[in-house]
Amino acid sequence: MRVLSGIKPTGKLTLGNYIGALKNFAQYQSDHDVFIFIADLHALTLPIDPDELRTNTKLITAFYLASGLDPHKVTIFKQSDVSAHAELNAILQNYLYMGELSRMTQFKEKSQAMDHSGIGLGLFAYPVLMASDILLYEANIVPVGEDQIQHIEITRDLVVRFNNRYGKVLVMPEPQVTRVGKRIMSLSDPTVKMSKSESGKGDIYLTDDLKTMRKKIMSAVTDSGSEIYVDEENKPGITNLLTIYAALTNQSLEACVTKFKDYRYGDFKKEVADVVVNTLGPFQAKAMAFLHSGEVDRLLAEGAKKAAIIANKTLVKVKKAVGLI
Ligand code: AQP
Repeated sequence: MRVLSGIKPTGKLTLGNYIGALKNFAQYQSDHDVFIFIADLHALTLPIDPDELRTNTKLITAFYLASGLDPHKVTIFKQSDVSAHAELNAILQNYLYMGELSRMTQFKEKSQAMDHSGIGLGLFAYPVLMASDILLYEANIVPVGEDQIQHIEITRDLVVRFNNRYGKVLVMPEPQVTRVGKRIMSLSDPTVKMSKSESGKGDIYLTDDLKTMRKKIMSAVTDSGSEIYVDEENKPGITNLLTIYAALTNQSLEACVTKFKDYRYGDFKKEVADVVVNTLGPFQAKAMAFLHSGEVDRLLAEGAKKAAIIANKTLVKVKKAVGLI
């Protein structure tokens, strides 16, 4: 079975990216064929400083390595290094429709935050490129956070549409969402997603120093009452902290609720902060060591060569199917 996932090198990676994505990749590498990439073409869909894009790309590669991904077992590469992504995108854009693209939540949210005249076509067509990323590698499993499921659903629609017309050419992917932590919320407003494009005290960044992380958890918004239990509607703050604790300790939410049953909010937060710092501290140190090892560029170049072999095979199949060759 083949697994593919990626992260956009925009903003600063958050604890949400760690729990919803990064932390889950390494588990597949012993018995799956794994492709993990840096979605740098996707990063251009919103304005980004060129130096920031270059720096973030290296940093994400270092975080991939720190998450336990072994470059001898998995293929780690940069999307823009494999030209087949752009080529398949040019073909598949004809098989997704304006109406369905305009219904994508990510497009609606991100375009709403911008002046209408400044919205690039790439932001609108984002799901076409994402479908190309997935389909090029004939991925069976795509591990993602909950916010990306809609984009995988539209990819699945595209596969049905394309294969109905040309025969069994594209492979149907399946999203795989982590059981606990599929949507980590902001600590300052637990009704919105913790996001790397927001800048606020409610987002824990993987590059924050440990004191800052602790402070952010200790000042997380909690809810009225004093009991600790899961209730997304009435206790979103406590539910979010319980989810973070459960995800980082690999326990069920039920087990965590039992553990913290008689805790006061302050003591509970202290335990959550300890787990966050004890997990992200060593993770951060490992990532920095990889970043400064000088290995990142070489590794990405090797990864791109391996990725291109698979991607180009699919591209040829698609070109033949539609009559380009
Ligand atoms: N809060 C979250 N909880 C759980 N999973 C999350 N993911 C993101 N935020 C959370 C998952 O991380 C992977 C990579 O995400 P992405 O690069 O597609 O972008 P993003 O982090 O979702 O983007 P933002 O926060 O909206 O900021 P920008 O657009 O500036 O990059 C995905 O699997 C995602 O589900």
